[in-house]
Amino acid sequence: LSSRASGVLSALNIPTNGEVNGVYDGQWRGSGKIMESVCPTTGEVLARVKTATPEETEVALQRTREAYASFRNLPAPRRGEILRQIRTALSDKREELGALVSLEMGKIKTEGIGEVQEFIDICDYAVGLSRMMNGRVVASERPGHSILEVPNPLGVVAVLSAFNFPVAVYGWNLALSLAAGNATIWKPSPTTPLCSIAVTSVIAEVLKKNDLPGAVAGLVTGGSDVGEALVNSHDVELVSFTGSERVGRLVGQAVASRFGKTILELGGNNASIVMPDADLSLAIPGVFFGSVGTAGQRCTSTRRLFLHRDIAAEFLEKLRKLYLSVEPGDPLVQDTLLGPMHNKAAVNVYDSTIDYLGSINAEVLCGGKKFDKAPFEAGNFVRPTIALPKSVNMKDKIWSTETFAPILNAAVFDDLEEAIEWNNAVPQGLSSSLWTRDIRNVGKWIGPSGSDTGIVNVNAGTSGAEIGASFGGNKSTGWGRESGGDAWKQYVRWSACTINFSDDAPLAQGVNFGI
Ligand code: UN1
Repeated sequence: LSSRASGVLSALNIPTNGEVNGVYDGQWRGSGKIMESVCPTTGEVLARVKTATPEETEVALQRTREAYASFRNLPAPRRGEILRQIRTALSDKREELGALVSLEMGKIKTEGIGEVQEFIDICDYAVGLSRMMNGRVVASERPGHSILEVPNPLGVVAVLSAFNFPVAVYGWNLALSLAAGNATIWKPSPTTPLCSIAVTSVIAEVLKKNDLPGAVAGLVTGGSDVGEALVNSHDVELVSFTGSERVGRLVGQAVASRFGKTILELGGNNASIVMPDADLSLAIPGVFFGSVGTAGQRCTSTRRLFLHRDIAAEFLEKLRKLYLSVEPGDPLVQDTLLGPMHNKAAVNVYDSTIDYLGSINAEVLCGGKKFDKAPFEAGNFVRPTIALPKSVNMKDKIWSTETFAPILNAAVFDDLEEAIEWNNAVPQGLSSSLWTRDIRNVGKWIGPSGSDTGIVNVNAGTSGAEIGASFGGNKSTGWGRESGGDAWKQYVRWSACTINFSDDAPLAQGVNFGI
């Protein structure tokens, strides 16, 4: 192993030679298929992870259920205290975990650390929530009666997360789920097992110190068979899935068919709209980060850019300059802005989309090919690309599909209504942003005839949401909501309780049953 990699792994006590256990259910184990974690920057194998066999998945799930049976009785503020300790433990390892995200996923240092920060932030939020997960008292129409709506723990929550946010998205789910009194079992992306092992180790320490079962936050690494076992199990009340629309559809249908609950975070196809009155000194860097940040591999990445005719030429010229200035580099090196794509499959998606742009005679303003000189021979580096497809028919696949790569397609519009129509004309509905200084545009944009996405920004890019509001998208993005806002309400089962404390037993609606 290179010293670059072994330094990051040893700082988190991950073995640097040999095999790593990929299952945690109170004990570390794993005797299933070996899964290699491959570094996107150098191509080296970082570790060989021993994944869960079907039996181990089943045992881990049963342990998680048992853990739930005791954990649910811990008062919510005491669960909050556990979350506070998890928060501190993560914060102590912020830099180390951030570096592991950069090493294994490929995102740059500040974003890797930012992801751990996002987990820390949601823990803070959930600590507060643990004292505020209030139900309510409802006025009863019957004398001597009270009606309560009580939030009770839900059960076992399975979190199926994606490679692009291998830490934060689990964090959103774990924090709310634990605050709500549930036990959680995590199936991470098969290509980022080490991030999940490191995070689970940190949490396991805290649980152990508090004499709580480790399976409160269980882990099963593996391929689609492990995911399917969780999705199809009646022992899982809620499946929180982040990934493609294709797999999300399968997960949604499978869980619905057994009357389970889902939270789906699927594809985004996010647009930025720039009005002629926009402050371009904000809009250009905003679109640049939205489209090139994380090498275009956020669900919230900016994929479509709609420019008003009056500023289009100037905007594109300035944006192009920024694109051309960006050099690929090792994501672990402080000043790198562009890391590799996550894996070869991602590079293939980039390549085939570039080919397709060629076949439809799109004008490619920059990018469109590999770097002549990439920092590492075997790294998955690609040039960020801006293209102007000839057609603005949003039904064309160049506009209507999510391409998980740093490719930005631009078009020119004449009035805001047209741009909003384009914004809303795709199947996905995750994030969108409008750049303007005119309050009338803002009102339209955030209102009934405005953007139909779950995240609707003004003078802020499509990506990089804070944890405080609920995060999620509409339409084929799956309608899921995670993180802040009212998202916690999905992690509980609501009990509507009518309590009669009178000496009479009147029926509601004045019904008289003859006695
Ligand atoms: C994702 O890409 O799956 O808003 C999540 C953002 C991040 C989360 C993205 N806070 O870009």
